[in-house]
Amino acid sequence: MGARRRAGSRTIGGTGGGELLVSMIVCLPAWTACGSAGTQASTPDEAARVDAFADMLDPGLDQSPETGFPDAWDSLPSGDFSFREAGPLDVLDGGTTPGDTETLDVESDLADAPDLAEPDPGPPPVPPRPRITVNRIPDAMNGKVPFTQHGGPPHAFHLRVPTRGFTVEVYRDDGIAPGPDLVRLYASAPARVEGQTLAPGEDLAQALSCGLMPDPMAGASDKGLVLRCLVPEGTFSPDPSLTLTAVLGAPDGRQGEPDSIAVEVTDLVPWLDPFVQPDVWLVTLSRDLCQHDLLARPDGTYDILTAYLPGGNGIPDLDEALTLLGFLSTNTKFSEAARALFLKRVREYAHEIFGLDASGHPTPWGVPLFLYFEGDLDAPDPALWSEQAGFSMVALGGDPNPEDIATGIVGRAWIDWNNQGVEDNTIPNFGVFVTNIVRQVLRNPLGALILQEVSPMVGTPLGEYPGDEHFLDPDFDPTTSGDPRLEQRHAIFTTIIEFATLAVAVTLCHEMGHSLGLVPNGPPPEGLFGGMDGLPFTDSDAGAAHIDTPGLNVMQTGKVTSYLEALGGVPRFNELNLAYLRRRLVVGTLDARPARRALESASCAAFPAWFLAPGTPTQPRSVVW
Ligand SMILES: [Ca+2]
Ligand SMILES: [Ca+2]
Ligand SMILES: [Ca+2]
Ligand SMILES: [Zn+2]
Repeated sequence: MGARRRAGSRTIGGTGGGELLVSMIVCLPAWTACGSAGTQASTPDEAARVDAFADMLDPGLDQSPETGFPDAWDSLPSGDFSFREAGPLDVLDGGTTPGDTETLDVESDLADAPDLAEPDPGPPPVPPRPRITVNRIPDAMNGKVPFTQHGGPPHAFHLRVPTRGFTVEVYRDDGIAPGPDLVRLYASAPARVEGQTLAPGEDLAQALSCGLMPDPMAGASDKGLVLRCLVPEGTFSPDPSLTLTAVLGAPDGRQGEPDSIAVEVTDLVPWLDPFVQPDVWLVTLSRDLCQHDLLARPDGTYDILTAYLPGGNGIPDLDEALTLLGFLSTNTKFSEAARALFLKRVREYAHEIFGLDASGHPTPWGVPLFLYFEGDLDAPDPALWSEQAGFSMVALGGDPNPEDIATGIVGRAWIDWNNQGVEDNTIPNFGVFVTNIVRQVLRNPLGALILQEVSPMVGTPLGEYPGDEHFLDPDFDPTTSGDPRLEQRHAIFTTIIEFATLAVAVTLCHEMGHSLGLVPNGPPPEGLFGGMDGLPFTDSDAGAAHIDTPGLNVMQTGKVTSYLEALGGVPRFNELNLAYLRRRLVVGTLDARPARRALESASCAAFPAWFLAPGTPTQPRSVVW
């Protein structure tokens, strides 16, 4: 086993970044908002909070992390949000709820309950039981409740967190936000904080300067957050079962029920550490193994015929696919700019999914990798790739073999458990098969209908109609043109720029995810629930090395993706996968150094299972996947 040689901390700026394209699709305000959020702070206040989070996560900074965000607490709800369900119900049940400490509160709740019009003059209610977890991981996947398969017997499991650090979150699901000072957090083992040793049971929330710190990669999953703590390196010693407990307090000193989570604490040994150094990735764009031609089908849809040519046909397969889509054309000036916009958007999505900066470089909160595209000034030379090269590659463009075309395979990558090496996903039948993604759009009746206007077979491809050049200006307002056809063409252009790029970007991140070690099969701590059927918390059985948890997650397969979910924003790695990628979980077998790499590949069927959603007159039809 050779030592890993990585390019390491390359600091030369890349291209990409810049302002996000403003979505012209008025029916997708949520989409637009999500597209401009992520790691890109859009307001000074947001920027400050992102900075605070970055400071918190950067182990190299010795300053204390920011604590609390008073602005967030300005709108504390009134007493209308009382916790009556924890009062009278307990009395009716005989008050048997464990840890019930609110006997004094019951009478006033009972007395006031029928008279909703009168303000409640009684003491504030006892806070409810909070929800504690590590690394944002939902309770179904963090070991607090056993897992089952196909409704069978429960199996206990636990997560393993590294001594190098992790986060603890406390949530409150009733929509009320208590100040962080009313949250108590304690552990079952001694904790070392800034040279002091805290005994088990002593409050850690103050000592660790926990607060309402946003996680730039959390998206909507931080809903209800009342406290986040960074547990710095060395706080806890290795421990087979460390219990962390959170309690919410009322201002008068009373406390609610506690909630606990037990985790194993171990060192992140090198053979399980996916990022001993940051990964370096090259996305190639010039793969040319095929000639692609359009074929009209009797039902009005189109197919793409692929001829494999040993030396290619001189046109990158990616460009051929975009040409058959009608996105590129004989107008080379327009096409070059449109292609650049397309790739810029792909990169922006990929940066958001991995938590990279605008140059594709690591951030303190994201996945430790550098993402280069072929043609970037600092990009590694693909001709220099080897097992010891220090970078991995993935091809963007092309088709898989005929059998995989037929089954809708849109990508394939080497699986590298625990990311112990570099991979070449540019060889034939590996990479992101953009042609097969485009094929699925064109074979879809609605897709073919919408794209007819720009079809190279029966329409006028983008760039070839007077006025198309305005589409390259993100501020262009097509309603001022007075030309309905130009408006229609602009909607097609925008849809491709927003959604085709997303399908390509997510497939790219998905394939890279395999070569970064996702998704380990089996339950934690050895796996991350990859390949486990019949789990109660998954939306579908996604197969080995995949997982389909609720919402749009990068390592799911596409057959279950719904239109409503697409409106929820850019897909994310699920919490378990992201924690692994951020080195906040220890996954695998501790006592046995595994084989360097599993010699297997993952073929990824129909991940962007494209379909087209009809819109209303004010909502232009949108391509989603
Ligand atoms: Ca070609
Ligand atoms: Ca790898
Ligand atoms: Ca899902
Ligand atoms: Zn896959």
